Amino acid sequence: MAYVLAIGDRAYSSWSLRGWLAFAKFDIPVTPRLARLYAPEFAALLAADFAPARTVPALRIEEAGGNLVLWDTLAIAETLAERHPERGLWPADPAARCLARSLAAEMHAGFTALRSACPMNLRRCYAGFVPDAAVLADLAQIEALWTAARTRHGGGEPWLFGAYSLADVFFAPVATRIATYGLPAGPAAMAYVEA
Ligand SMILES: N[C@@H](CCC(=O)N[C@@H](CS)C(=O)NCC(=O)O)C(=O)O
Repeated sequence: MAYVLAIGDRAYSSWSLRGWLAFAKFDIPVTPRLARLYAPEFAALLAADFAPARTVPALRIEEAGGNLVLWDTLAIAETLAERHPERGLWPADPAARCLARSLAAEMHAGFTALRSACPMNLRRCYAGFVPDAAVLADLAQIEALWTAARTRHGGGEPWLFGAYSLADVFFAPVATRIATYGLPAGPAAMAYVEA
């Protein structure tokens, strides 16, 4: 069995970064297939080996019974958690797991103001960036989610649910934006960003 993961540049493609972290942080072996976003080779790679996926991350699972293709970070994350229960991708405690899934799903579906105003770029810092009210509202909700996770289930530093989980995978690109755009965050949130 082998995992082959199509991704873009993890410095700019936040979904690619999440897809890759879902393997790397849980020691699940994977072969990345890198393609430049929006270049002709990108569509060619997906069409050749990951159809009908049109976005990255896209995953091909090669196994004796036949290959599987899946895409969308949440689908990939849930599939890995299902196939590798021993790796603890989600928290073991059911109440913590409910909250962790809610955090990841809210990140996956929302925070559009933050995401569009502050595109992820790990190679630059944006000194002097001034967030508007919509971005500040997204940040307030993100801090509320992090606080709920850490006070109810964190059990200490530094991750959201104690041990590193898929919730941390989904919020990693958000943490980088707080750092690179110099966004306002309280001390607990900043400690998480540092981690
Ligand atoms: N909801 C998708 C979003 C994936 C996504 O938008 N990926 C971008 C790169 S960050 C992409 O492949 N863009 C290429 C395109 O839209 O043609 C997920 O969770 O994986």
